[in-house]
Amino acid sequence: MRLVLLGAPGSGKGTQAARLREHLQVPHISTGDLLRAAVKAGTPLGLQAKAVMEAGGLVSDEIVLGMLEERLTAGDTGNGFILDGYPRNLAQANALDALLKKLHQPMDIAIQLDVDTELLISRLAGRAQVEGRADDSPEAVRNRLKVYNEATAPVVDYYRNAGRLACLNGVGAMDEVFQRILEALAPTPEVG
Ligand code: B4P
Repeated sequence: MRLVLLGAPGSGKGTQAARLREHLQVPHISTGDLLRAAVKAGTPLGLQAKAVMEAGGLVSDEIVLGMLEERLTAGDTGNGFILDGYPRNLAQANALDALLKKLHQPMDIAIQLDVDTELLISRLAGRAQVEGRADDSPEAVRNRLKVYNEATAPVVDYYRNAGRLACLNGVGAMDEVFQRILEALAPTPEVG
């Protein structure tokens, strides 16, 4: 199963991807996690990405694509993958299609988790208290939501128009949302 998870910051992408990894037994590839690891390790790429991430902006398409290609060719994606946090704009969506075509690994489905803005803000405020992530500050969250609405929302239409989107309600207990995803992934019973 080759799956893309879409949704605003705080919509539950990372949360549900961790569950899906256990269920599907395929790697969870989060561009946010890859970038945070580069920042922590102090690599040249991490040093470039740090300030942009802390302000809630998008790291350059070129950097993220290079990092993603390296990860997708690491040799463990033969049975599929869960991609979380990529693509985040139309250029990334086109780059992903081209990359997966080159790797002969076309994606199966994009799942969007839909959550209203007030709830997103309250979830991220909750995480800020627990984890202290620099980009969960109120100012960075405001910017991340703006970037999502301007740059990432068109990606949802891109997959919808291609007939590759399942749009799901992301509100409710984590287990409930997980069940909705499993239902969307289940093959439709044949009619007749
Ligand atoms: P990400 O790591 O992708 O961060 P995110 O959008 O906040 O999602 P995350 O997966 O962490 O949170 P989730 O909704 O699961 O990106 C961080 C930054 O990296 C970006 O801002 C950008 O700078 C950079 N970046 C990443 N990818 C990039 C790309 N492709 N191009 C350019 N830049 C890129 O969870 C949030 C909170 O909600 C958690 O506390 C969780 O416990 C809670 N929650 C989840 N589901 C819930 C539920 N059902 N009920 C109650 N709470 C719930």
